[in-house]
Amino acid sequence: MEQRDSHSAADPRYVDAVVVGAGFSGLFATWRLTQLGLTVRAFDLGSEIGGVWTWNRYPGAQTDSPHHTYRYTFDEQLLSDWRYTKKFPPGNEVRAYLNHVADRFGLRQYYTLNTRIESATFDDASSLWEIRTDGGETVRTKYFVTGVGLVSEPVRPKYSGLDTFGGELYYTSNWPQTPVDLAGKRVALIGTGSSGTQISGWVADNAAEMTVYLRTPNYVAPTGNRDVTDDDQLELRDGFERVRAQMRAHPASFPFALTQGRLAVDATPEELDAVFEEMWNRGGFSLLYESFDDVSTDKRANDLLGDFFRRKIAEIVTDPAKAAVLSPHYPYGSKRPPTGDAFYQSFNREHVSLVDLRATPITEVTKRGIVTGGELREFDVIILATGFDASTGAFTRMNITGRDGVSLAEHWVNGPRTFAGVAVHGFPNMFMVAGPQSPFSNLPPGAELAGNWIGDCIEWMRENDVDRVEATAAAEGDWVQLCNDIAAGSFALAAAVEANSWFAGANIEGKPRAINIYFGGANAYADKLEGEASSNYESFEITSNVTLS
Ligand code: N01
Repeated sequence: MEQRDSHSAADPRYVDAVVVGAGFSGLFATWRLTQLGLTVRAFDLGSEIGGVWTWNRYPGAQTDSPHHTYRYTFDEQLLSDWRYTKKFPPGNEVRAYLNHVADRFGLRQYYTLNTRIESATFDDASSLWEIRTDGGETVRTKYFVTGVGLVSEPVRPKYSGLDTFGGELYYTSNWPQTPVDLAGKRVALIGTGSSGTQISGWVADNAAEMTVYLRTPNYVAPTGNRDVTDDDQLELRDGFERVRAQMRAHPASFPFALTQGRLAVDATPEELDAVFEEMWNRGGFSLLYESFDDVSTDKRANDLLGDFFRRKIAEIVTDPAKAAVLSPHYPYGSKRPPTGDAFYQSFNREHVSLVDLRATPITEVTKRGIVTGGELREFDVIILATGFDASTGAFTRMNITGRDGVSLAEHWVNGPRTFAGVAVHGFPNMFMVAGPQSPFSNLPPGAELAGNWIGDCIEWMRENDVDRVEATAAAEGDWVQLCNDIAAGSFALAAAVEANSWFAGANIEGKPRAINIYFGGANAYADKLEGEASSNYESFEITSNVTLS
């Protein structure tokens, strides 16, 4: 059906949709919208297709979603054709996968890479978005669709003197495309989230000395990584319906059974140990999702899991002082837990040391190294694995201005406000794939869910001659309230600020402390979006075609 909007004939700068992002979210949205017959321009700051995997190409980067779930499911042949080598695939294979998808479905032609969006402004008179890029281009579009990632805008620590450091300085979030050689070098690693713990094994193996600067300890479970077998691969062809159903039903879109039928609070000490030990060895998120049904809902059960972790750390790390520094005491789940195999073990190695930043914060970086507690440690290399301005950072950076001239940064001054992570009141026809207040879950299924919902909504608009959809203030307010209520009802999330969690914006000085995730589960979220579509978008103000200027 050729149904291009009437703006197009008059304005060569017009396309029906602009998509921002070349990761899982943006790439899928681009595919979905071009399938509708829309003209699309897509942009990404990266030099290639791959989203966060383009930037975070540090050694050791890998998913902690299993191989059969870290991919798109919209095309059966693609699903069974692509083979990762590892259960938890390394970052370079994920990048290769996304590039393969771009080529296979002819999506590269829509992309302009190496390009930053400088601003996106809604023009009330024409009902169009005007998008300006740092390449000096202006594009006018009806549908402005973002797939900018949850953790994509890096945090640069504000240490005095950081710019004066005379050695090599690297961010895991912007890792060089050329090899980094640590041989014979003294390396400081700052940050022990997912990125810091993942890169630590490589640093310990290659550097002459590694000093880890730790501010908040994490619960780091083993990955249980292994090779993908022929049988695993066959499951993608012959057994995927079961996997698909499990992912749809699961709160984090993982193919785990929903319940285990056992509670930690009812278990004997022997049962607790046996189950936790089995799940520890299984790796990944099994301790959270496959041990006991109450670990994330009952504080007593969560404490038992925390005790197990602390015992494990004390068993692995032979120096009790280091083990104490590495042991978290906030509830498991207050902060996003990393997975990794070499992290705790590395602290038994002669050339690895640990600095507790809670006891001695970094006061200065000099030409030669890092000062804590009045003492300078000299380094050849500093690696910053210091995280992201999560959830909202990538949006506010784009200078988005909605109807009535209100910027998104102003609208979100006290924390994000969205309707179901896909839309914002005051920002008509702006759609977000995996935007703030979406669930925190295995990303590719979430990107497909939201991307399809957006595609369906736009298709419905075109079929019904609708010019604008805009989330109502009431629906947005209800969603914000729901996100807050769910977080307030969780003992783990109540401790998110204390744990410096990016779930609450608490990893960034001066950022409003506000829960930026919908923690009601990806399964309930999918129900919500499906219900919204079948109600013909009852949470939106719908405007039929207006006179075009
Ligand atoms: O970032 P983080 P990340 N001085 O925020 C510390 C995803 N991801 O890049 O905890 C000293 O988790 C900070 O300390 P604290 C995943 O969703 C996934 O590791 O704030 N330290 C913390 O230790 C993840 O959650 C994978 O006290 C400072 C670290 O730096 C998200 O991305 C792999 C500091 C930052 O940890 C972010 O992970 C990688 C300062 N000024 C990332 N500022 C997969 O496995 C910060 N820190 C798929």
